[in-house]
Amino acid sequence: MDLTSIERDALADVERIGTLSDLEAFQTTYLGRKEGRLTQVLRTLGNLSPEEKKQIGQAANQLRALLEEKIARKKQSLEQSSLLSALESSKLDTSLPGTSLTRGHSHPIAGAIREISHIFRSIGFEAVEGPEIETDFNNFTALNIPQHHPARDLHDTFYLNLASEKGGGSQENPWLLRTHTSPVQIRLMQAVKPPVRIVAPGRVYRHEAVDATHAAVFHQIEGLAIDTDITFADLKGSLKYFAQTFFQSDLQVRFRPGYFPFVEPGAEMDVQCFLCHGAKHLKDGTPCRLCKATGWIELLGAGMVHPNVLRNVGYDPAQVTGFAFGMGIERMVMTRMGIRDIRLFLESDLRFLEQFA
Ligand code: FA5
Repeated sequence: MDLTSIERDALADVERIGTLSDLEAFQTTYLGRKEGRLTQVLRTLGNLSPEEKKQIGQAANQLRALLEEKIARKKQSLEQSSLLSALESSKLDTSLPGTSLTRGHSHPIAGAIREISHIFRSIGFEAVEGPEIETDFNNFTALNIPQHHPARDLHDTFYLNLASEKGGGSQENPWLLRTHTSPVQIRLMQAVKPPVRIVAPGRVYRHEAVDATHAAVFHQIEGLAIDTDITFADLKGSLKYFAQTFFQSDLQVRFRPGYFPFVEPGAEMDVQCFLCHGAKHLKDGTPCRLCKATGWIELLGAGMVHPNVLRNVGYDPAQVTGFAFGMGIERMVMTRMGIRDIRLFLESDLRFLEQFA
């Protein structure tokens, strides 16, 4: 059993190791569990005299410790240099631009709701929401549109056959999908005392034939201001400020008489056409197609809250007055962006939506 020759060979071999697989072979040759040269020495210790066993055993264990240490060091340095050479040879160019991620963005209608709410917030209105499933009372009766009132025909309504529940579901007061955001006025005034200054955006439903300017599901934003001394001048000032901010221009606005049962007097607000600037025709003399050569674009309905509505929610029309308005959000965005077909908003076609990034 020649420990000296094992040591001499091992120390020479270890210097020649160049790769991790050389190292593995080295480990098998000297320390392998079955055939390792040093293992075999250690295995025969049992046959020796106690004196030899002690002496050779000690030397063999020392040699094993030495070889294990050499193997560990070699392994570390091999791993390090293989990492270094991998880094050196790799073709990674950190100065190249990365693969960019596609960024999502809000739907144009969601963006417009945020923007319009923000404009009204800047003049003291708070944004609130109401439910899309409403009672006939809140959607019509409380808004001064009693049963059999002809104005009900203007809103083709989806009635719901839902079980009776507190507030709705009876024959006189069925559930429905709200046809406008005006019932939020009723809910709010029933819940709080004046003064009130809110806008209420949301989805509304009408059983209408869908075409380029009519959807069966669309969005409106309602506005309501109630206090002891609100006048038509407040309505005009607030809506003019809104229109000029939203359309980013100093275009004129005008108010025409308009009929809504829940306001008196009622009005429709138009904004000067921003394609022809009110001239009715374009620079080349052709009639303006955006405003159909009228010079004006219809924007919204508004008016002073009808005394009957105030009474219906328990307010005293001798004490408080107020104004309300309602606008279609799709139509606002269509007007501002020159979009011809309302159905584009509902189709989720990325070619259309990505233009609003
Ligand atoms: C109303 O719904 C009233 N609640 C508005 C109002 C509120 C007036 C408060 C006075 C005071 P109207 O039915 O006109 O009014 O609808 C308001 C707006 O919704 C319209 O000007 C239009 O922009 C939009 N709109 C109406 N029907 C559709 C439809 N089918 N598709 C898309 N937009 C529509």
